[in-house]
Amino acid sequence: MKTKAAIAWKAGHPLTIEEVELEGPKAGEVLVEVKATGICHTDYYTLSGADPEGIFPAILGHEGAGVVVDVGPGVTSLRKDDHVIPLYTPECRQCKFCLSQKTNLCQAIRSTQGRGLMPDATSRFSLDGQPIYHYMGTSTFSNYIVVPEIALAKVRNDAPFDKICYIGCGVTTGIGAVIFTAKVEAGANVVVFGLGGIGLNVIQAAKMVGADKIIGVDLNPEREAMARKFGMTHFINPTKVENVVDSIIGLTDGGADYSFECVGNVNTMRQALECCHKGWGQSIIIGVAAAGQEISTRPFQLVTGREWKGSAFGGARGRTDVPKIVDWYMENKINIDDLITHHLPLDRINEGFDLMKSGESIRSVVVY
Ligand code: NAD
Ligand code: AHE
Ligand code: ZN
Repeated sequence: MKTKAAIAWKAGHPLTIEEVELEGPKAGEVLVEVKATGICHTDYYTLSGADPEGIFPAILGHEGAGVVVDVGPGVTSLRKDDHVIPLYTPECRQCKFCLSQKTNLCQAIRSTQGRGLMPDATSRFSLDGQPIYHYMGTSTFSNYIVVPEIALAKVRNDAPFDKICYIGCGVTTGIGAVIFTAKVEAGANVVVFGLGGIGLNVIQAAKMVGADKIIGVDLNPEREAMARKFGMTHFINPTKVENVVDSIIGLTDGGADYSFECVGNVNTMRQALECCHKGWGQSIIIGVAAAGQEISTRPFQLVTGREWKGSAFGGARGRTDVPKIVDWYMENKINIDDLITHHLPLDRINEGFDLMKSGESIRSVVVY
């Protein structure tokens, strides 16, 4: 079949809208009509050329929601008309990683996914006979996609696609990092570096679990009002203080219990670790840093009890946890609507990237 899609031909170049050829689902695969997709900073990161796994030409996008159109042989857990959220972190429930119950990083299809291919090592997308690569196993900047069954979370049918698509990455990443990765407890002091589409979700989860001080750090002063609405109690603009780490230590009687890095900058990663409380403070890296970047600190920071952790997709097991997060949204336990600042048709997707770069948007959502 044909599908409309935004193609990334080359690093650093705008996407172009094309009619591409999409092969139908093979065994264990599902054809999905994508109804809406968010634009995450990671899409921009890959498009910029900074991603060592970046591969072109590709169809980017990993924050979608849609409807099952058809299933391939052997698919048992999904059928036509089911509502689904594609998962860039699948959940096969059979691999060593899934069975360990210690991680959400299912590895069943990771190697082909990282090479822009389906599990049989081929692409379902092509244009004029030239293969176009998949991205993060999802490619939600295409109106129709083929996705392995293990990479789809079945969600309730009454949830609006243009809001729950954001659960496909940003919402789950931010909220999950607080509740699944860090397991922040009531009364804890929390610091969030980067108050964008991820950091604001960290803030709303910190408030939800009853954190005491919730300190936000961002270079963009426009982020303060929205962050306060979501539960931030103190704001630090790094350009307005002499030393960010000292400011946080001063506000928290010795340091944060938990810090979250939601920028993707190795300098803020170091600050996020070093603002943590001696003896027990934990720093969770969420931000994705460019190829070749490395983090550093004095090992003494770790010797004296601070812990450095990372979190992918908020530590969430997609098929198990994503439907619950959709329920939380529908039960008004979490706020998604206020974070979606822009809606765009696919033809204007490049404007969504511009809005992100200029700091005007929190999340732009493309509606098909
Ligand atoms: P975003 O662009 O919406 O937000 C980034 C925020 O950081 C902005 O508000 C910006 O003003 C702020 N910022 C930039 N430089 C800063 C600095 N030096 N100090 C303080 N603040 C600064 O991006 P997003 O969609 O929220 O994504 C944030 C990061 O998280 C990206 O690196 C993205 O790739 C990554 N990410 C990781 C996961 C994961 O599973 N680990 C999932 C989604 C996104
Ligand atoms: N391809 C990148 C890795 C980027 C990365 O860390 N991705 C996160 C999700 S970001 C979503 O917005 C992730 O889930 N990582 C785990 C994994 O297996 O990719 C690089 O730097 O190579
Ligand atoms: Zn993302």
